[in-house]
Amino acid sequence: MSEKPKFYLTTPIYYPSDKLHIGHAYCTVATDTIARYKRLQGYDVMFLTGTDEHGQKIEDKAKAAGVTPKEFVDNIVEGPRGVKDLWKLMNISNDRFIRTTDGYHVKSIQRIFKRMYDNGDIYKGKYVGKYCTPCESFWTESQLVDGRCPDCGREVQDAQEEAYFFRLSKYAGRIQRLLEDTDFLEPRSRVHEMVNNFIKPGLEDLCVSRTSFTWGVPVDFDPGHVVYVWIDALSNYITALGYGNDQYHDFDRFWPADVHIVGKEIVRFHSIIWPAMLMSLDLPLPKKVFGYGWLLLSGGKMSKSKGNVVDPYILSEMFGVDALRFFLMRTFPFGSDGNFSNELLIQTINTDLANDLGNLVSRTTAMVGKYFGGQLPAGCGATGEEKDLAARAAAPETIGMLTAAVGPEKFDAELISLAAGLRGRYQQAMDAYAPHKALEEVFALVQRANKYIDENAPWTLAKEMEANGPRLAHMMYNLLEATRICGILLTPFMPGSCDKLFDQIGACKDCRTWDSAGVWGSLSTTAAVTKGDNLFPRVDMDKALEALDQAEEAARKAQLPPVEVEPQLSEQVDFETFCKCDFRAVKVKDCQPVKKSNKLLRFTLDDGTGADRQILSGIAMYYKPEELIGKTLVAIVNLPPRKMMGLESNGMLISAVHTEHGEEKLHLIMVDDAIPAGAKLC
Ligand code: ME8
Repeated sequence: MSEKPKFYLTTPIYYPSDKLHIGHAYCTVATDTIARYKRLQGYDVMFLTGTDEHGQKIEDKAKAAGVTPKEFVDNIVEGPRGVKDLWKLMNISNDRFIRTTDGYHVKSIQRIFKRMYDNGDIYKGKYVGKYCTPCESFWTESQLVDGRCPDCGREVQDAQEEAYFFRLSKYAGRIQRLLEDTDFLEPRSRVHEMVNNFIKPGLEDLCVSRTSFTWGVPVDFDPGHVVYVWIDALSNYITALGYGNDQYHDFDRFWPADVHIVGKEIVRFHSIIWPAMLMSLDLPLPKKVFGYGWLLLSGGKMSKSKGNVVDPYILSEMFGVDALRFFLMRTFPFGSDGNFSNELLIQTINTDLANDLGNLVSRTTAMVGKYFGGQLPAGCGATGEEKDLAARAAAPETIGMLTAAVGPEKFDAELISLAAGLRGRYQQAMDAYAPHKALEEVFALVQRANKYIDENAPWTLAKEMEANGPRLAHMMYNLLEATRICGILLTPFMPGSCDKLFDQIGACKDCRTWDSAGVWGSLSTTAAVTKGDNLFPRVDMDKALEALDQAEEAARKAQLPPVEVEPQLSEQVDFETFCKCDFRAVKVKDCQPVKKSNKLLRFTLDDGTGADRQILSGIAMYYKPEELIGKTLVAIVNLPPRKMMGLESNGMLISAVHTEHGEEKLHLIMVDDAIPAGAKLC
């Protein structure tokens, strides 16, 4: 028995410093689609993803949240609606999930660091430069753009400390040749950027240890130093296979990786630092790094700090996981940036899934049900001539359609040749990491099949079943076959929906395979066809957008701290100044809204002096005037008078304020009614 070919592919390991957003889902779905495609083709696949949990950013966030860094990352990775839950919901078929806090990985990192130290590639020196905390990146003065981090544009801090360095400079020549002379990095446009911006100006040695924080892998032979987070993170691709540990034993089987799929801003780490590390460790290099583009929102990068992240949970729950997966792969050319919008998502669902694919399946299954009771007659399948045509159309050298026939057979010939050649065209696109192009090819067939229905007008043929029955049955068979081939090739994108599609058209296990996608006529003519539920219901744009707004707002609020209070002032007030404030108990004699103001209430107060005191207070959104009459409140009474909306206010009522789920709350301070009006508070 011959061994299956191997395919090892990875996503970046994500920082669990915040909940993941649609950009992370985009990358993971793309990698999952490729993994499923390779499995469909019969590869023995290893698909790795995980989380990159060390570094100052996480240490700082944990501190702010009042938990340990491990508790902090545990919650985001393993907790409810965390990273692992999200991948499960999105039907991600990773074979392994690595956390860089896993004990086996930590041990491997220490061994990797020591090995590079022992072979002279890591040495001790002094680091003087700039550090960007959010990016966990060191920069030299010359790399800064306008004095700021060249990646994120934020401010950088001075940094100077004793540190270990990696001799990156030693590998500059080999890396330049790797980038320029091979297909190691794709798309090719990224090569230019790497060589011109990073290698040609002179590759400097890289600072690979830190002493200013502790949340990292300790350098075991020099306590106090932790390993630079990128050395720790990049190594995940080999430690997860068992390099330097006994947890796994797949290194010889799967290394070198076939492809690392990474976002464009981390191409630098993967195409310069990572190969240099592997060269230093004397290990083979991955075959490819593919740098894909970003999903932008209103033209800008999504980021938690900008508050413009899109939650893949909400979208999956609202539109279905497969619709979201499909949209991500169909709409944005994988190597370039794309503009995400909810409108575009809904449009794609309605056009491609509901109108085109959904309609093809439901019309075809409904007609087989209506005209043939759900089972076509035996003998209506592919003719010998059609099989020949399909074989010719599937041959790699045949790209154009073969349309020699005339009459209804012309439509058959067009449909069959397009369907038969589809697998080859799809494969070409998928192998070039262009899933959007693969889907374009599939949808050309979906659209051709829908047109085929209109061209043949089956409803007219069905009026005279006796004469037209065989033609109608053959036509239905062709539609089922075209649908089946589309279903197979769509499976990596929408696994759940394609299973349902196969059930509806009666496709057996053997005619759901990669091989059978290349053979026209694989479906049994007498398969049981059932019109099931609509695979992709149409979405009402306005209603869905409104529901999304509400769901996003609710999710945003749920993430805010339940109660927040203003930090206490550090500046002190001297006792005498404080004693100058005259706080008194006051009783509300009357309270009225102020005309033309939706904020102000006008209080008439008994302050114990015998004369009424008028105070205006901007609390109309918190209280109804009538509910305050008779209450005993606290006022500061020796503030100078102020005019508001033409009325004079003599003092200020004292309230307590805090924020609850992001919303400001206010409570007037009310005291015991037994306290007489005018009593001094001290
Ligand atoms: O970079 N559109 O982690 P990360 C598309 N831990 N992709 C996006 C995106 C967007 N709007 N936002 C982020 C790290 N990404 C490191 C990786 S690998 C050894 C260590 C992508 O969580 C981003 O481009 O910040 C990157 O590829 C991935 O999400 C992880 O980003």
